[in-house]
Amino acid sequence: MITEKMQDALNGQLNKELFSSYLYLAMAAYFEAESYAGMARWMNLQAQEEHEHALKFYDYLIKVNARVKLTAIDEPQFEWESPAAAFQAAYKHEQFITQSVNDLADLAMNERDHATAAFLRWFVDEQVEEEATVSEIVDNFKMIGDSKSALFMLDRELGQRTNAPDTTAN
Ligand code: OFO
Repeated sequence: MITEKMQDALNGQLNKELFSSYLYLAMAAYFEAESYAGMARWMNLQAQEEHEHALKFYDYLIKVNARVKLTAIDEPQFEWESPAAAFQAAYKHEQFITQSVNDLADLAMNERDHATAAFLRWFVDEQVEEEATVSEIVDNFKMIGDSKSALFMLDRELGQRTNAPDTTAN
């Protein structure tokens, strides 16, 4: 059994993961509207991945006999200045999520909640991956600058993303 404080914090993260999914789906829709099909596909898959993250928190809470409490999801931004600005915003968001996961890990340690600390380990590692991936895309945008043909190529490349949401059990 976990403490009520830990339960509330995990429910808070569940909400943040759902918001991440919502935000990336909004970005996917923005890319669709701007005719960047590859970026739209990439973001759509990212939105699915975030939904899977939310479900990992859901499953864990159930497993430890805690109560899942779903709360309102904030409305995500609707429009971005450019594709580069959207990916920059995604990178900033991932940094925010990393901080949030680290805070959760601190709480688990302070509570001497070893089971939750072990559960969170996957998310700590995942955030390293997520930040690295989005940061690389942000760098690509910086390199291509105003080149329309390079932007077209980048869209094609991002559209190659195939990975399905991660479903590894936690
Ligand atoms: Fe859930 O990893 Fe991104 O936000």
